[in-house]
Amino acid sequence: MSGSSISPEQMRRYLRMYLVIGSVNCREKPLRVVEEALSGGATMIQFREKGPGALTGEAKLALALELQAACRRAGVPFIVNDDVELAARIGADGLHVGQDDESAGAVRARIGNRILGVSAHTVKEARTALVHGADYIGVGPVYPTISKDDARPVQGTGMIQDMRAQGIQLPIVGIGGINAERAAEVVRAGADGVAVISAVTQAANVREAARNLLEQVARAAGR
Ligand code: 3NM
Repeated sequence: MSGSSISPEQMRRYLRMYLVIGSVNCREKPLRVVEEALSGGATMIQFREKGPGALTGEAKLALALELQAACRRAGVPFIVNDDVELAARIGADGLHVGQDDESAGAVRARIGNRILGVSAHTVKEARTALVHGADYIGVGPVYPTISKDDARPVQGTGMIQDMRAQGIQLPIVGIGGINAERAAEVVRAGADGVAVISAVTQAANVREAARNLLEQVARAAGR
């Protein structure tokens, strides 16, 4: 099954500073956090409205539309986590699914050539994601995370290295406990960028946090 119309090179650029965000992650209005992160240079945004207290129904839809509008103003892709109906309804730029969510192959068939991201924890899962037409894989948790209750065991950067060593060429974003101090290590292991929740949403200065992460990734990638 083929992927989206996006080139791997463009995908890698979008993955550099990927903010994952939902209302439960925010200390202030999610729109403000997203706008600040975008002004700091966030390269892609994922709407992940999950966990205790997460919005549902019309409230979830309204927040998605608000955040999507901010991303459109900034020219940054807006990806929806694990909700194909919502992604289709608002015309999101893509969808991200985990291994326990709807199968990537079924999702690809439903979202056409929009961006498809898949969480992968092993080389086998990475290969399967490729077959199902994933545009990128999220690999984690690289470090301990406070933002996902059902996170798998911590992998360190070794899994990203293993994937690259075993020939996985898909764009990779590392996720889980990544902050500015750790971003370079994740990229040196073979990731194209970092996906973060708390390092940006909990920062005293969201814009600076995003800017700093992007700078660390760009420097480690030699660009
Ligand atoms: N997925 P933080 S870890 C959403 O391992 C998510 O697949 C993970 O949040 C995975 O940057 C994670 O605050 C949480 O650690 C990332």
